[in-house]
Amino acid sequence: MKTVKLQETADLFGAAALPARAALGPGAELLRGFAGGRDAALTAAIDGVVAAAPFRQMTTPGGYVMSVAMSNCGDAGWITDRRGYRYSDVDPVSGLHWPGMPALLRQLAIDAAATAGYAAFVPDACLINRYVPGARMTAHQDRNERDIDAPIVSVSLGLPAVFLFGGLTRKAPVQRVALAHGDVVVWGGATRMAFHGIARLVDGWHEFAGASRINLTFRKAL
Ligand code: MD3
Ligand code: FE
Repeated sequence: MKTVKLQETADLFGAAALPARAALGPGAELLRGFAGGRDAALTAAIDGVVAAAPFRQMTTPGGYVMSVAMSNCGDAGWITDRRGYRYSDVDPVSGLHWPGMPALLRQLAIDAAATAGYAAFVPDACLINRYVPGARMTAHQDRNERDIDAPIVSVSLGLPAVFLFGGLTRKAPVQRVALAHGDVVVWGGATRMAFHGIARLVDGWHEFAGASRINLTFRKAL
C-alpha cells in the first residue's frame, strides 16, 4: 500500500496539510472535500434528524458531561450514561426509535467507503457530533461496534478541527491532521482500533454551521 508522508507542510494549527487524497495509515483514506457541493441537502438532512432527536450532552460512566453534543439516526444510536457506553435502538430522551438515516447521508457514506476500497460497507448507525468552540474529544477507541472488520466513515462539516490520530496503544505517537468542511475519512483495516480524538475547537465562524463543527460518523454497529 502506498503511504503519504505526513507533516510535509503545516497549517495554522501545526497540523499536517495533506493532498486531496491520502492514506493516513494502513486501511485509512482521507478524501478531501468528498462531501462538498451539497450543503443545502446536508443541512436539510441533519436538521430533520435533530428536530426529532435534539443534540444533547451525554454523561460518561465516570460522571463527566461530554463537551460534544450528540444525536443519532439509523437503526441504532451510540449513547453513554452512568451505566456505560453502548448502542441503543431508542433515544433515551424521547423513548422513541432514532430517526431513520436520511438516504442522502447513507448514500454518501456508502460512496465514500466504496471509493476507499470498502465496497460492502452499509452503515446502520450514524452518530452526529456537534462541537462548539472549546469542545473536544479526548483520546479513545471505538469499540462498541459488533463487527470491527467494517470501517467507520467520518464526515467533517463546518468549522475546521485538528484530528488527533494515534496508534493501537495510548503510548503510540499522535499525528495531527487538519480536517475541514467536506472532508471525509474512511477508517478501516489496521487503523480501525486506533486511539483518536479531536483537539479543542478554536473559535470561528463557518457558513455551514456558524460557530460550530458537525461530524457525522457512519458505522455498522449491529
Ligand atoms: C479512527 N468522533 O464519535 S471522527 C467518535 O470528529 C469520534 O467527532 C470524532 O471519534 C469527531 O467516536 C472523530 C473520525 C474517526 C471516527 C472513528 C474512528 C476516526 C477513527 C475509529 C477508529 C480510528
Ligand atoms: Fe471515535
